[in-house]
Amino acid sequence: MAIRQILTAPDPRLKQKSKTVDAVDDGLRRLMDDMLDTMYDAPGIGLAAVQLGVPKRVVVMDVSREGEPAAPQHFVNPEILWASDELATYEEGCLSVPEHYADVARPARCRVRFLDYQGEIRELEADGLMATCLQHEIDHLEGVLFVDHLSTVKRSMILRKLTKQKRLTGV
Ligand code: GNR
Ligand code: NI
Repeated sequence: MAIRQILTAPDPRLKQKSKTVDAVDDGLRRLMDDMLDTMYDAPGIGLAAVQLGVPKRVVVMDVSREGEPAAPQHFVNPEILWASDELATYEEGCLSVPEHYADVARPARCRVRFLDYQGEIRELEADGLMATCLQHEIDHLEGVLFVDHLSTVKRSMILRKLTKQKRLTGV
């Protein structure tokens, strides 16, 4: 169990397309454990492996509410099987786009197929924050950030501020 460093935009490693995982083994489970440690420490409600610089199709998530028991979830090779025509708008943030938030409209519900922590195939239908978060994470696997859903003007402004911030802090 370890907390790892989260990459922040603009970083070319966040734009790479993550590779399909061919086996859920102890090494992959160690990566997922580290991802959850890092996500809870941040804190965030989801994390894709590529945010730690590991371009594998692996996502962890916990959308339980404060005061509820922790509910960590693992998604290996997640695929969207179906998405609703109806959209829902959430104010999104991203651990790789620190301190910037913006409304993004996405399908309100989606059905996903994935492998779980044990490598068992599963399907799940999500709505609400879970549906938004799953789509946000699956975007990461394609090298897409929530700012890519914004207008060019808004995206450029956020990326310019992040670049400036990096120059100041030297990270
Ligand atoms: O912690 C996070 N919160 C969040 C809020 C609204 C929509 C998506 C998210 S995901 C984000 C963590 C993150 O960057 N995952 O990739
Ligand atoms: Ni993110």
